[in-house]
Amino acid sequence: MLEFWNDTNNPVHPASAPDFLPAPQLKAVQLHRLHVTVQRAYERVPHFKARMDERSTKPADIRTLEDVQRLPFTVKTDLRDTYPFGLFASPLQDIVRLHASSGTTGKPIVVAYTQADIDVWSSVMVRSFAACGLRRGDIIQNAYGYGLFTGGLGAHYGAEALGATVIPISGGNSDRQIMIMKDFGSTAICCTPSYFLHLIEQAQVMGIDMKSLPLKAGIFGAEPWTEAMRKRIEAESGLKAYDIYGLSEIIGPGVGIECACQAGLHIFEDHFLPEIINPETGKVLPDGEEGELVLTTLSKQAMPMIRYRTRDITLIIPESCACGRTIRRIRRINARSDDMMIIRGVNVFPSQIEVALLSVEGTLPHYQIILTREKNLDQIEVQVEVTREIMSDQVKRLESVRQKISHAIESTIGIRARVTLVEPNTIQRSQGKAKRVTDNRRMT
Ligand code: DLL
Repeated sequence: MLEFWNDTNNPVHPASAPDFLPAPQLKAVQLHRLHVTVQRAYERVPHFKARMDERSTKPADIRTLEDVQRLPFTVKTDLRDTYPFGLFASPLQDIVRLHASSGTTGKPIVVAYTQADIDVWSSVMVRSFAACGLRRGDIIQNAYGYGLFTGGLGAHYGAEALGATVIPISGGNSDRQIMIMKDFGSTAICCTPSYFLHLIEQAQVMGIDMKSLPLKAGIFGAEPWTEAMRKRIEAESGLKAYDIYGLSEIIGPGVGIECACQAGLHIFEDHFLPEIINPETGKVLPDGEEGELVLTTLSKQAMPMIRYRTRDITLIIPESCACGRTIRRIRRINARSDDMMIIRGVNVFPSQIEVALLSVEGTLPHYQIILTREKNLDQIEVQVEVTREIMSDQVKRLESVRQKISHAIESTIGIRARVTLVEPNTIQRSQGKAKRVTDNRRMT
């Protein structure tokens, strides 16, 4: 295969060439694409046009990359308010794929792709895998969930485009994951970092030493993790653990990834323009300062996103990376500026749980969410106050209410929660904003 060499004399996959563009060239590509994107959104998305008109800003006012700051932010509730297809900039006949992610209420948010969008997505995933040293000939076990979640199909198409062999095993069934990893000789695995820790434990139970397997890279993301987790994963499994970042609203996995230096995540800036803002004021912050990541898509057709507030807290690393890539890096993400939880890789808002509770008669609007990690798998317990009548009723009735709540929660968030019914007035009331979530998960 054709390869070229970067400054550090490491072979570079040809698909990674845009990672190494000289800054002026990269900026020129970004500006051109920004113009096209803003024009497209303005002409085709009434919501965006209205926001621009409110500020008396026209697409022609965007003359430099810094002018992006003149554009309005987009937030998750904009996707909710235009549900399901209101932000699409392509007619349905040009849309080849829909995915969805959690909204803040009972309804999900919907994202769309044209064939060109799928091709861009695959190309950034190829660059992601290549940055982790994967190539044609690798066997990639894809344990991200297939379905509406972007993880499964995003990694799948990228791995195929790389020329690797994909095992589309999806999430769950740990014994089978380990059997296949061993029998098929997987050289890489894609899943959430916490699930991989669970697999390490399960392999031990099955008497299999992961270090004796051909696994060399783990592409871990979709949830926050820590350096301590990385050290543990690498020591116990012998693979190199890479952090991959992305979100449905922007494309899915492949917005950014670590390279061999494992020192921050390179953002594929030729497709996604990053800014860091102060989440309170919305003011743009310089590189090196921590704040909320805001992303603008530069090539998306079906659903261009203008200044999307990710709510993820990070910073742009000002120094260049030893790998020679010119695209900038962000620090790993370990906080959010909203109350979204990520449970087994699934995004969950307390407000979704609230909607589910309110649909069951006899529950009071007082509840508490407790998160724990057992055998490295996230568990969620929801304690709910119910009326005195229900509490004093027969055990059978209580059990039926509990099951109804459990069912309502599962059908809203897609995860089974342990539900505990408690007497009225037992959940601590707070003075200000209610503190609904107690997160007891250990991140080591
Ligand atoms: O989680 C896409 C993805 C799939 C990324 C597989 C990586 C691997 P959503 O379900 O829309 O998309 O969730 C996006 O998850 O805003 C972050 O809060 C969080 N997140 C994603 N990757 C990371 C990461 C996918 N590496 C939300 N570290 C984002 C920390 C992450 N948080």
